[in-house]
Amino acid sequence: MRTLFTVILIAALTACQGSQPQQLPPPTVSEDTTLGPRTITVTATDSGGASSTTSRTVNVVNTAPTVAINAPFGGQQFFRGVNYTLRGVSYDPNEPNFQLACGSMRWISNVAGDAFPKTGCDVAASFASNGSRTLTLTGTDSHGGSASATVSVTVIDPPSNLPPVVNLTSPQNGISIGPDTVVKLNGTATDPEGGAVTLSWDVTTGYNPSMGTGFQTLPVTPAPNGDWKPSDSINYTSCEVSDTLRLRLKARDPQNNEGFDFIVIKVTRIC
Ligand SMILES: [Ca+2]
Ligand SMILES: [Ca+2]
Repeated sequence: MRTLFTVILIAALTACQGSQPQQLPPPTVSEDTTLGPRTITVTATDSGGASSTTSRTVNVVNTAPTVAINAPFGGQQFFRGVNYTLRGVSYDPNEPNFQLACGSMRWISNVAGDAFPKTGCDVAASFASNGSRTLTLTGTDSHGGSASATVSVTVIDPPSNLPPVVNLTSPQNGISIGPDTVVKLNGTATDPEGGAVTLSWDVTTGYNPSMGTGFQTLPVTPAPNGDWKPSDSINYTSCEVSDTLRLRLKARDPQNNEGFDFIVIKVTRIC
C-alpha cells in the first residue's frame, strides 16, 4: 500500500508542475494499513505565496490470500498412531514476504475425535482412528481476509513392523529457487522398532501436490555436507525454467519397510 500511495502522489505532483517542470523533493509517505477510501491532496506554493491544489480519491482494498496444502497429497494413507508432518503454504501480496504468518495458518479435521485444530505452516499430526477424513487448512490475513484448502487422507491399521518415521528438516517447504541454487538437504529418521535406517533422497519433476503425482522421479545424491542443487539431478535443457518439485527423504529399516517425508519447492529461471 505504501507503493500505491507513492505512485499516486508522484502523479499528482507531476500534474501540478505545468509547463515549467521543477525538481520537487519526494513526498513523505507514512505507511497506512487501514482499508477504505481516502482523498489525497497536494498543494504547491510558489515564492510569491500563490498556491494551487489538486486531489485524488483512492480506495485501499485488501487482496485475499491464497493457501495450498503441499503435504499430504490427496488420498495419502497414514498408519494409525504414527506421526506425520502436514505442510501448508500461502501467498498474500499485502503481507510481509508475500505470505501469511504461520500463526495464521489453522488446520482442522472433519473427524471429531482427531487432535485438531493445529496452528502452523508445518504441523505434526497423528490419528487415533481408522478411516478417511478431510483436513482443511485456513489462512487468515491481517485484515481478516481468508482462504482455505482441503485434502482427504485415509488412516489404516499399522503393520506389525512399522517403517521408519522420517522428518525432512531442510530445505523449508514451499521455497522458490533457481536450478543452480544450492540448498542444504537434511532430515532424520527413526525406526519405531529400533532398527538401523538407510536413508536416500529423490526428486520428482512436474509435481502436482494435490494428486501426489509428477513427471519423472530422479535420484538425488547430496554432497557429504548436504549441499544439492536441482541441476545436479535434473537436466533443464531450456534457459527458462518453471517447475514444481517434490523432494523426498526415504528411510528403510532392516526388514525393508520404507517410510518417507517430503516437501514441495518451486524452481524458476527467467531468461
Ligand atoms: Ca491480504
Ligand atoms: Ca521397523
